[in-house]
Amino acid sequence: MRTQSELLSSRTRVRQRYALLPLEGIPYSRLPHWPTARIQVLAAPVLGAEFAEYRIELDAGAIGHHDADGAIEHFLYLLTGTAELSLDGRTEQLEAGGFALLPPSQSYRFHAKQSCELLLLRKRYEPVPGIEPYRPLLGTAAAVPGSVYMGDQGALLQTLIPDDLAYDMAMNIFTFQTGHSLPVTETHVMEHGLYVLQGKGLYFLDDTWMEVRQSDFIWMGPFCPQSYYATGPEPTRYLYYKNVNREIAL
Ligand code: UGY
Ligand code: MN
Repeated sequence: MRTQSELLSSRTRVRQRYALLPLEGIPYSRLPHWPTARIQVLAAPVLGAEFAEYRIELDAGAIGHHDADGAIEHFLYLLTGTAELSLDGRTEQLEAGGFALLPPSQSYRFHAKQSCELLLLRKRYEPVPGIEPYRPLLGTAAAVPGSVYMGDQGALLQTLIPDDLAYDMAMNIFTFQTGHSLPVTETHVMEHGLYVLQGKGLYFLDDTWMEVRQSDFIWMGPFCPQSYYATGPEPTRYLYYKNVNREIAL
């Protein structure tokens, strides 16, 4: 938050094909299923996105829950703190970097054991006749191996969700060492919801380079030209969503 003596400039940009949203500018909302949580809406259909993404702050002991509706899948990623996730009869422990992808048939209850920061992404699942929907997938980012991206040892890609046609989304973590970058300016039909976990650098969006840093959120719509250059000093890590594996609707 700026002090009274500071200028009014902001890095926030909302354009037709992308949005750069530093957290400081996003007010808190409340939602019925997360009654005591402070929630920042990062992406929503009114922005142009075909998904919704929230950053959720919970105090120790706070609860959230979801009653399955058969339509919407949920991805949870714990940024900080520890929590319990209850699915049917079982309870799983989540620590920072823990994640869960839950199909539309899955209800759950989230219980913050310590104060937590959580990312939640909600998307309408796209079923395909003949392909069984997936089962709940739980994991932790630290246990997912990184692969060298397009021959650059300074750019590692972790794919948190298996490359399987049952899934209609990818959630990946990119790690860039200082001075390393995406090797091309990409332009693709898929959209992204990107949260900077660590570090800083320059993001190219549409036709402009702009400075980004830890805790910034970026929505990139279909065919938004995009690239990244990590300026350091610490490596950049960002978590991003991508819609994948489905026919183009006409
Ligand atoms: O998977 C991707 O499309 C990724 N390379 N995009 C990005 O990091 N902006
Ligand atoms: Mn991309």
